[in-house]
Amino acid sequence: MYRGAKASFSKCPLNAAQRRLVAAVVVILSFCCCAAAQPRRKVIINEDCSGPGGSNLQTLLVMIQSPQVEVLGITVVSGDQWRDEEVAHTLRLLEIIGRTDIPVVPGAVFPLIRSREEAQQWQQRYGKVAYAGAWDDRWWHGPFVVPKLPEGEPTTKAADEDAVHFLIRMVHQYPHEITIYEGGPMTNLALAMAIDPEFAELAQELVFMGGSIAPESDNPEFINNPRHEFNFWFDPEAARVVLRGRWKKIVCTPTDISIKTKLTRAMVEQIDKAGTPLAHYVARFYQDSPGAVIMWDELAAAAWIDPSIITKRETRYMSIDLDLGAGYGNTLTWTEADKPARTLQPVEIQVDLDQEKFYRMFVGLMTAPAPGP
Ligand SMILES: [Ca+2]
Repeated sequence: MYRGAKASFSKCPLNAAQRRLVAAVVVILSFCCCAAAQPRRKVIINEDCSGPGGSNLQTLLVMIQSPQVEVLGITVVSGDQWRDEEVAHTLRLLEIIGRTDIPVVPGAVFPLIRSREEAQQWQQRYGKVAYAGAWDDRWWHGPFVVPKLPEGEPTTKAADEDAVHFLIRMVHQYPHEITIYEGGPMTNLALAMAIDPEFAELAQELVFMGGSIAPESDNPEFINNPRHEFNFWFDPEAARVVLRGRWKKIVCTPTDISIKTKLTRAMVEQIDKAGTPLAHYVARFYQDSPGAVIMWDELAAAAWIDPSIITKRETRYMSIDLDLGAGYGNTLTWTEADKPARTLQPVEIQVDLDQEKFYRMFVGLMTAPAPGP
């Protein structure tokens, strides 16, 4: 095709500027063809899909909108909200953006051990947490109640299969090809590892947002306990199981780096101008409260797609405090020199980022037309 095009150029009376423009177009087309020829990177997104809008659902959009990514499914777990309302928000989002081909797979309703009642007793003894997700008194309702959805009720249905069996089935179907992205409590992954001891090894890698080391912040969630982080706190036992698994690679986006990001009203207004249903959705459900503007989970997704967003990283061993005292659920880390004598896996921890590059990528994906299935 290009050879024919080149032959016809030589007969055209183009000036130098026009020839340069045509050459640039040919280069871009060649690049697009090469990119299209690359197999897309497979991912299963395990997320506590609270909605409408917000970090969890915007993370789904980052993955779905990237032409380099094939989203095999979205496995849902209780965390920021209860599972069933999260499933409803996810189904409705996929309807709005025209991507109902992606399976929404319900996972664990409850953590492995921790319950709301026990978490409340723990708070009476050790102090109140700033945020308790689905268990929070400020918006409390029972686990199987799905409040009316501001974005409209979905007409599509969740998958019949449960998240745990879906995860296991997929890593056997595509061994060593699937990235497990985790943006919520790790309950589904821990259950998959309990049922299938090969699960972690059969995945390509684990990429997760969670854990907290030493965030520089006046956020009430961390100011008195910098090692506290919600995804670990909600199901500490699950996080312990998952982090000792034999993953080929583990990448962690802790609160330390997430809090350096912010979705501003100016960015949202720029996104809204794209005029697509997706862009309008992001704009309509933008939340500008101090905790909600942080791009907690979007960063983990974007940095997986383009690792050059991360400018500094370090490796530590990571686990969770399971002693039932004040530090229950806290993030534990060690270096090679001081790690204890038990099974621990090295974790690549993101430390710093190129904010402008990340924001450009996010706005670019949110303003792009939706790619087909
Ligand atoms: Ca999340």
